[in-house]
Parts: sequence; structure tokens; C-alpha cells
Amino acid sequence: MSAEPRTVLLTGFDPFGGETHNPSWDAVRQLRGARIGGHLIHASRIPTDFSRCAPILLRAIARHRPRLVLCVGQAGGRSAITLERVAINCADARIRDNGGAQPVDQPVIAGAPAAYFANLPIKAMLEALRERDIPAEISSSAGTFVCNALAFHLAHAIANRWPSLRGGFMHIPYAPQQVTARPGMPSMSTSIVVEALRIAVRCALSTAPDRQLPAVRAD
Ligand code: PCA
Repeated sequence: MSAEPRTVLLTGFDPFGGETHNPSWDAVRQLRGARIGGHLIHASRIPTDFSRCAPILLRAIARHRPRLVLCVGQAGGRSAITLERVAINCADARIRDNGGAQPVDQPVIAGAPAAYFANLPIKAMLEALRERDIPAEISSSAGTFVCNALAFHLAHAIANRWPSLRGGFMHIPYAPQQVTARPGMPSMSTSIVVEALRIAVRCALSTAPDRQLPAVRAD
């Protein structure tokens, strides 16, 4: 009998808000077909669109049956990799998504819980990144735009459909080429983000339960 293929699913987003690139997809796509911790990496590109993001994610999970899902998105203005602790059942968009929708104070999933915690070992991942000199923080808000919505859909699917799946969300800073005309705005090169993804995935696959460490980010 052949063993189940051991796989990890990484996702990144389409550009949005007038950008021509989204560094999350630029990083994630570089790991497609790689092996990390004995697992084959699948990569899915997710539209920055409230209504279209979840079906694409859920189809990719059903197809690849990963042990771990790490969704990645751009958080312009943040200076570090941020490991998201929580996803909330609220869509409140400052700008239109790529489909033209701009929900205001809507639930992501009507009737679902107010919030879910990521079931990843985020403190161990934080420590692993910082040990390798990659700036990283815990975040307790993924915002209320499409990234939070995708993180919420993922957590809801884990809670209801795939209880043995581990999954969560990582926000990354702008790439250097996005900040050339934004003086003072922090950025992180895609090669560092790719290295951070390798470290985070390897750590998440090999750590359970999480480490008990104080948070670094206060929000
Ligand atoms: N960042 C947005 C959505 C897509 C992305 O990369 C967010 O933080 O919600």
C-alpha cells in the first residue's frame, strides 16, 4: 500500500490596490515543487476578492490534502513578517477588492463564530525566524480585508471539515520595488520572505504543541 503523499499548501494573493505585483505570490510561487521537511509544496494563487478567494482555497485543499496550509498576504506598512494569531468574522473594506466589492461590517460567514485562533505553533515559528535573524512578530489582527476573510474561511474549514489539518496566515511587508516612491516605508526582499517561508513551514511541521513564549507585538 502506498503512503499518502505528504504535502503542504502555500497560497499567495493577486496584486490589489493599484499594485502590479503582490510579494506574497512572488514568494510563494518560488517554492512550488520544492520539498520542505519531507513534504512536497503546492502553491495556489488566490484572487484578492472576497467572494472568490475561499472557493479556490478550499478546492486546492480538497485536491492536495495537505498536512499544513500557510496562506500569505501583503501587509503594506508592516516592517516584519507577522504571524497572525486570529481571524475574525468581519469584512470591513477600506478599498474595493479586485471584483469591485467593498463590504462594510458584514460577516465573512453568516452564523459562524466571531473568531478563530490559528492552530499553528506561531510562537515556535516566531522564535525560529528570529533565530535566523529574520524580523518577525506575532499579530493579533489580520485586518478586515480579504486576507482576514481567507484566514477565517481556512479556520472555519479546519473546524468543520478537516480537523486534523493545521493552518494559518502570515502577512509580509512590501517588496523593495514597491517602496521606491514611498520614502520611509519598510520593505523586505522576496529572497528573505522565501527563506522565512521555508523556516516557518519546517517549524510548523515539526512542532506540536506550541512553545510558551511572550508575544512581541502588542496589537
Ligand atoms: N493583502 C490584503 C489582501 C490581499 C493581500 O495580499 C490584506 O491584507 O487583506
